[in-house]
Amino acid sequence: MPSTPPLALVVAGSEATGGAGIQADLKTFQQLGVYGVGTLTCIVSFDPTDGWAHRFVPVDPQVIADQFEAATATHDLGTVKIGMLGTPATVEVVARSLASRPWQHVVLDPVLICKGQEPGAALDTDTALREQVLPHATVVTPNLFEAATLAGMDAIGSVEELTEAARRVHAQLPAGDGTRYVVAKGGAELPGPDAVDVLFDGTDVTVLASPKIGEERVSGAGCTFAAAITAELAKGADVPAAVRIAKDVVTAGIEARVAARTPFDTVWQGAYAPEG
Ligand code: PXL
Repeated sequence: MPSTPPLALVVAGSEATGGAGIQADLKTFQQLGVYGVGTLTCIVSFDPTDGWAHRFVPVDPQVIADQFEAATATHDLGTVKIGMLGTPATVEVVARSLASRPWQHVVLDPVLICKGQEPGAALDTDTALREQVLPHATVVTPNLFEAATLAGMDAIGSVEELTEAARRVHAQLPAGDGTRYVVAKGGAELPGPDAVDVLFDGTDVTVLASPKIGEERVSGAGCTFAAAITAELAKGADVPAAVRIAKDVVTAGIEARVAARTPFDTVWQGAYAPEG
């Protein structure tokens, strides 16, 4: 007999080492019991002969639209995660695809810069993302840099400033059609002993803190966090519950991180064991 597990779509880039991108997303979905469906936006191959610089190749916009069409024609998908897009043309086709059908949840991990891209090109992409994809998001998960950029702040150095950034990003989301959420991530870089995330729903601020596991950044943490939120939403959780589980998934994944020759170790999604 066919089964009907919870399903989720991810629209993201390949990061060839397996540490981040759609590889991390699909591993996270699987670990949380969600059948993953993927639309690839770009291919990133770090260059080991050039300081692990990001070699970036966008997928043709028509091919992105075709993947999305195949995925949504095959399955009833209500939950989608948006990861790295990388070019204005990609942002445009993804925004158009998202708008073509209803979604219960659109989780946007607003990956802004990829090293190796021209700053000018990245600025175009940032603007396109803000104007075209942000309005579709029901949950946005900026890291420190992305939160400051989207909020128009110079830098974020405290939980108060992280909260202010979350409020400013939330103010850019459409109002009036259901609660939308910003989860601003302090990560390893926000000063202090804890890894702090600020969840803002337009009214209430919830601060989630857990002790930092060292001061080093770990590759794939942001992708895994947003993917875990997506998976839990696909299983029927509400956003605050999904965010709490996602934090546990990332914490367990960083504790059990996989050694890598890249400058950062990578998250191990297999470390998380659901309770109960
Ligand atoms: O971690 C951000 C990220 C997301 N997606 C892809 C990436 C990266 C960082 O390298 O390559 C495809």
